[in-house]
Amino acid sequence: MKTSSNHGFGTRAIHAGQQPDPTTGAICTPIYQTSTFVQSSPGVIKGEYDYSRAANPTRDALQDNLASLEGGKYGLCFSSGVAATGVVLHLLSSGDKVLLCDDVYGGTNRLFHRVFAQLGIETVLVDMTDPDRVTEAMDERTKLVWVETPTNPTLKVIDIERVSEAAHMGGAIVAVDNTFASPYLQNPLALGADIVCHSTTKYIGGHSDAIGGALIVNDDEIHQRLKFVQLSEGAVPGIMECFLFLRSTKTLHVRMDRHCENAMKVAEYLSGHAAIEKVVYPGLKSHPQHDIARKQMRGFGGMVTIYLKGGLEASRKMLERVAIFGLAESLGGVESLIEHPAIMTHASVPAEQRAKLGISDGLVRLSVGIEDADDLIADLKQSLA
Ligand code: P1T
Repeated sequence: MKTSSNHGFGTRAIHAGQQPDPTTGAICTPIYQTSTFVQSSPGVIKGEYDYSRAANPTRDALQDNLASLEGGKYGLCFSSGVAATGVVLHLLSSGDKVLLCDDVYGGTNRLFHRVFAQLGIETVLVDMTDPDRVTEAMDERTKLVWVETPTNPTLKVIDIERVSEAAHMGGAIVAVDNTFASPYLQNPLALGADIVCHSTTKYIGGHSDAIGGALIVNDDEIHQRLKFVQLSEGAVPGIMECFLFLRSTKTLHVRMDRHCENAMKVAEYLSGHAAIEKVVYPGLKSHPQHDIARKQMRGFGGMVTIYLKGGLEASRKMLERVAIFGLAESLGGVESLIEHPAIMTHASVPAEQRAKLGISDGLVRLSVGIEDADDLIADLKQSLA
């Protein structure tokens, strides 16, 4: 079925980028598990394909599907979320400056500060919950503003529209890591961003069984430049992974509805718990950017962050006791996960910066899955008893 932007999200999730296989009628896009394609004469290829690093039909279907879900013209897929992030940074040259949202995934922080810094690209951390700070930090060297919202792990919500305006005024492009929201809950391109980045490992994959990343853009020139790096650097996903992600996007909307519903119930339950100092969830009225979340998101997502009374000892006790929640890094799968960012996902962030952001020993991050909410709440209750 040919889809258009007029179709609803669920219809696009299931059909965009996919046609029944022309040779057999198979409804699912085949896994074109091949590295190369035979040519009839040197340089004369059958269709569009010559070598799978450059392009592969299964990957093309996924790229088109994700582009449709983000309301973009082009999708590009990569071997991981950080690989996708690195490809965007390759748009920059030595001497350029990036404004990086101060709270991001630890691996993103490490990539900017420890890999691209060596290539002469300067990173300045900015608390983007106040978009005026972006304007203040811009100068003629600033070429890219990198936003993550909601942020990992403190769940700050950043006004994409206002930050994009500030960046464009200063002549920079804007990339938004939309991993925590997923394309179902938030579409940064429609809010003014130039590039959307995903770790498809998370909600897009949704089953904790594959690692991948994606970029989605509208601009022809930015697309050509990113595609050139994709081909030249070669951090492309495996064909099997492309198939798994394509299978997963078909249920993204249904899963996200349940993630949101369960996370709200968990956040409300934990808000009333005596062992907890603070609960952060964009759907709670107490969240400092709740109004921005309401404005730019269709739901508040599946991530909940809590601050336990009693610091490391209390966190360790809870994390060792959970039975349904799995103590593990990552997020966005159907199964609930729980983790300790200071020791696990954000250990590579310098202690001083962690302290400034409030990534303390009492901070615990929950990825609320789609199990029965009552069972999840009972598990949290017994782990905090
Ligand atoms: O793991 P990878 O697919 O390379 O994705 C990196 C990444 C990018 N952006 C965000 C917002 C992320 O959360 C991640 C990965 N995060 C975890 C593994 C985690 O547990 O937070």
